Amino acid sequence: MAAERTFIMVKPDGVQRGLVGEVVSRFERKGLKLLGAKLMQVSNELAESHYAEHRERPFFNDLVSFITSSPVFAMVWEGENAISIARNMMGKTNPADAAPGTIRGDLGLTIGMNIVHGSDSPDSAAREIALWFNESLADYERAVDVWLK
Ligand code: RTP
Ligand code: MG
Repeated sequence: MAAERTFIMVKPDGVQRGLVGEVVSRFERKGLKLLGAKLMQVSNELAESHYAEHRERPFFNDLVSFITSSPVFAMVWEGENAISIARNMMGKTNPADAAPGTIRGDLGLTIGMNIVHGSDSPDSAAREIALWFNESLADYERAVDVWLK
C-alpha cells in the first residue's frame, strides 16, 4: 500500500499542559514520518471551516471557542495506513472510553478537552491538509524507512 498522509493537531489543552513533545514522540516512535508542523493561533474562520461537519451539533460553538482559545500544534504525518494508525493511537473521542495506551486514554479526562485531533478518512485528510498547510510540505528520505516496510 502507498504511503498515506494525515492531519494531526495537538489541541489547546495539550499545548497548555505541555504535551506537544509527548504526542510528537508517540508518532515518531511508531515510525510515522513528520512532513510539516507549526504552532499557531486558530482564527474563527479556520475553526469553523475545520469543524464544518459539526455545524449543526449542539457543541459546535463550544468547540470553536475551545479550539481558538489558545495556540494549537498542527502537523502532517505520513506512513502506510497513517490515518487509521493515528486514530487508533489517539483512542476513542471520549477519554473516559479510550483504552489505556492511547493518547486520550492515558492523558485525557473529558470529551471537551481530548488533547488531539486526527483526520478520520482519506477525504478528510486531504481536505484538512489543504486547509491547514498552504505552504509546501517537506519532501525527504529517511534511512530508517527500509526497516519500516
Ligand atoms: P476530532 O475530530 O477532534 O479528532 O475528534 P473525533 O473525530 O474523535 O470526534 P468528532 O466526532 O469529530 O468530534 C469532534 C470533537 O468535538 C468534541 N465533541 N464534543 N460534547 C460532545 O458531545 C462532543 N462530541 C464531540 C470533541 O472534542 C471531539 O474531539
Ligand atoms: Mg473528527
